[in-house]
Amino acid sequence: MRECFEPRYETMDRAELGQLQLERLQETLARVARNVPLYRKRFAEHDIDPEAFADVVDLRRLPFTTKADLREAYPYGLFAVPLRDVVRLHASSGTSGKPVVAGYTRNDVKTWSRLVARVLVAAGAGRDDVVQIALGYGLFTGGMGFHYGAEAVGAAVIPASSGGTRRQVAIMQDYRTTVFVATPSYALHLAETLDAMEVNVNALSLRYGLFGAEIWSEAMRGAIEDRLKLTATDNYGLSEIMGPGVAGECLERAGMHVSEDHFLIEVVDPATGAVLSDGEEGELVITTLTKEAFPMIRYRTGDITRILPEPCPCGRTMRRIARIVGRCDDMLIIRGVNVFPSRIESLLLEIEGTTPNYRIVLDRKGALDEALVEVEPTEELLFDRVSEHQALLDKLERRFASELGVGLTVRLVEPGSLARGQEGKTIRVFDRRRLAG
Ligand code: DLL
Repeated sequence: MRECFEPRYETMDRAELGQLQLERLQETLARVARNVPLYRKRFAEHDIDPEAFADVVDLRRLPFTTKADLREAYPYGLFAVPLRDVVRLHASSGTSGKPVVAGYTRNDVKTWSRLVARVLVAAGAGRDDVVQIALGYGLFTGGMGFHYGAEAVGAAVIPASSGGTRRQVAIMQDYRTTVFVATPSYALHLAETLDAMEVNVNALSLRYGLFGAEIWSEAMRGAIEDRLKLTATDNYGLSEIMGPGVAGECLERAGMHVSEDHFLIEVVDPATGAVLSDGEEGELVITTLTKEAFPMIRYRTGDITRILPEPCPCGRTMRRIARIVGRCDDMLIIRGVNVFPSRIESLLLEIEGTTPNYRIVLDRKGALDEALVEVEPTEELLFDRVSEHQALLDKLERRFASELGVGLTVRLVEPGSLARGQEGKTIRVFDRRRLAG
């Protein structure tokens, strides 16, 4: 069995875990009913007595909490403790409207550190490691979240924060970084910079990389591992629930273990809200079990995944979720066909001559959707060879049409010209259809 940060919980007997979840759920429900007006009102409307909760399955009788509820409650309306008990605030900017403000009590910060420590240890990190955190430190939960977790592990932590890629490279070389934490797009950008600086990657000390905070693909993992010469794991979390540390892959790299002693997970049909069976793909819904300041009851994450119930060879009994394949709200509907940007990314990586640096621009010409995919080819593809270009374009368009079921137009753009995820997350989709009316 592989090493765990908290084996007592991470390898807990499932029956014992069920009991612990029920006790914690009862406490959480009682607390929110007492302290959060929105939940009190909703429970009353649905005739729910939080004291009478005898089975975790009853959870599905509770109403969902949505991003709209959070916006309405901006900034502190869903906090379950007075502000004097809050010791930290983070916020996520979101794509539209008001940000979500997340509050943490002292205990919440401790729990968060432990849960991030779990994912770090699961991903190969230990106290002998030098951990370079190239995620933004600030309102974004990524930097500070991983920082506290890595300190809890006992590693030497470099709070490099995001951006300044040449400086990141110098730090990596001089301080002999062994574990690199970033967004996957930034990891790839770093790989490009290493190439441009003609750094010998084999002479670096990198061993493991923890990546997350945005959609990426299995093919992109392969590219990052190849170019940075490390073992890459996927890590999931969100500010509304805590930040990083909600779920992370172990070295089996076959789905992310959810810390189920702190979070209850469900997957629901995004259209009807019906709870789906294990293995079925739908929207992830999370209920927090131990959070004090900002508990969440059946929060609809908008993230599409499925629960993988099979036991994991690593020995952890915590169930896994599959790689996030998209968001309910960013699934593109192009001429009636559902397309996830992550699928386009995977295809790009499978085709020689292209890179996963791309941008999708959607427009409407008359009644018809027009979809353009701008792609950076690899440096090796000579930009002035018209015939090579045309061959690659044809190949990409044929492949997209057959794999996605809808025709997309492809345009090759100058290598290095598309935005990279240096500060925050990379925006890959530009939907101009609404503007066009
Ligand atoms: O992105 C927390 C985080 C930081 C996770 C660092 C992992 C590493 P937010 O800024 O609130 O929090 O964004 C949360 O990002 O609902 C997903 O849509 C997306 N997301 C997070 N992790 C992944 C992942 C942080 N591994 C939103 N794969 C979530 C795909 C992810 N999408």
